[in-house]
Amino acid sequence: MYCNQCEETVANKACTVRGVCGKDSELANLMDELKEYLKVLSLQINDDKEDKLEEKRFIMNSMFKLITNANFNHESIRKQLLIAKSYTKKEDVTPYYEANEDLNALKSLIMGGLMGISAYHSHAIHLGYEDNEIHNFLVDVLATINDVKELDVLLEVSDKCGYYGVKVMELLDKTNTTAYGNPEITKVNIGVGNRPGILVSGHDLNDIEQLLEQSKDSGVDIYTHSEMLPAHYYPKLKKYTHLVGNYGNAWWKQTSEFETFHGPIIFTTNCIVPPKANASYVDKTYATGNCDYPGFKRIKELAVGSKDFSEVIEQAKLCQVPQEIENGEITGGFAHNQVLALADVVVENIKNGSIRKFVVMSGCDGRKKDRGYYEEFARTLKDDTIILTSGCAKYRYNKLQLKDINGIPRVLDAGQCNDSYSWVVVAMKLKEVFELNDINELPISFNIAWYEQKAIIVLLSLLHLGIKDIKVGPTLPGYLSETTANYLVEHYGISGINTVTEDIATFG
Ligand code: SF4
Ligand code: SF3
Repeated sequence: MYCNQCEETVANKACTVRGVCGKDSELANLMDELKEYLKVLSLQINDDKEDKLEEKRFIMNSMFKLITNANFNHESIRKQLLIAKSYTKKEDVTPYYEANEDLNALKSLIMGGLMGISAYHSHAIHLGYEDNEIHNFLVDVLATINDVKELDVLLEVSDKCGYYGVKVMELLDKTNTTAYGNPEITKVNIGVGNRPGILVSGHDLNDIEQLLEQSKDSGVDIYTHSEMLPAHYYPKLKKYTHLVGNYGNAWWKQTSEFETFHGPIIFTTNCIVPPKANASYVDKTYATGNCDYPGFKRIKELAVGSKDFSEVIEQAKLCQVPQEIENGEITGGFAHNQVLALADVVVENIKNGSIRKFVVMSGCDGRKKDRGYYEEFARTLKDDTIILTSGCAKYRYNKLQLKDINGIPRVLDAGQCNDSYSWVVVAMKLKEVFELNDINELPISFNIAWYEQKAIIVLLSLLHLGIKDIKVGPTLPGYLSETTANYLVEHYGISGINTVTEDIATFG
């Protein structure tokens, strides 16, 4: 195996024996083979792809399964590979990795972006919104990428990925807000109730909606974990009174937090952490959609998109109530519509000097020790600075109880990683209000934490929009070569993080 698609790759170079994530070499090789067949299939349908919806959805779902921590089930990937082979007429796949490190770097960046696009598109489709142009872009890039040998062409493709990144995040935003209303300021309980619960993780809001509807009179409470926390912010989801709180923190703490939760757990996407050998929750854990893990149960699908949660609800009734690991509340729901509703107050506070700066700290959390940087960074920022966040990165600082600025919380959580889109909308609005020519003239800095491929598409989207001087950490992607890293520094001002003191001095 040779995998370096995520931030935790060994020595920031590659996992070659076993993934830090838990992926073994057999699975990694199956996944690489699948990637190659997706390219062959894309090549075969590329000239005639307009009406090949079935193949295009297959390619999208396969790319989603390849995201870090989404699917650890060999059988699921094998099945996908068999279907891919059954679609294709030939089997002469070309190798995935480029010997040239610069070409390899950009192709890895693009593949990461495409995986992120696929995941977001798949969630939108689950709620009935599909964009053929996004499908076509995916197929077109997969069909042609192996033949591209010029760096400048690959740079154009990665910029196009950014264009489609914005498009797919916008689509998902429209999807989620049309289905569930605009997120609004919400206090979320982080303690527990006195009834058994079901814990839902991942990003798929349609899954949690179906569960909420089916469990509403069951005597069972529903809790969110990690990236599902923003479900509480949507009017049509928060109306369910048995959606009682958020349990725990970011994905990587699940092996201990799932033990104390006691009830069933449902994964709707990444991030899955392989359970420890003595884990008590495996026979109560379910996966649905593109994520999977050997030994986890599957949520039954009645028809496309329609799921039957009765088994998990019945199992929950027999479980003990969750053990409290925290108590109190956290506040979120600051997606673009809510922030724009407060625009006058925000602008007033900028004008009178109470708010001097915004720092976008969106992205992913991870288990590496050096992520302590983000908590320290948030703590150390001056108290006239507001943190704009989204994604599971927030768990490093969303419970710090930083003081408000004239009633405006200092950590504004827009939602999931895809809701980084909200910060783009807000930045555009502020640019308009302050009559600036360039978004980079705003007092907004970007300090993005990445772990997996959705953060890559968020990053490519920000670059596409012309946002400069983004800090990316805790390390830059291991696949970047010196030349490509230098290019990113020269053209976009991207840089890695330094010490908190140095970075705060840079951000001003
Ligand atoms: Fe290693 Fe990350 Fe690949 Fe897992 S996904 S094998 S941790 S690089
Ligand atoms: Fe987190 Fe996996 Fe990326 Fe949607 S749950 S942000 S890491």
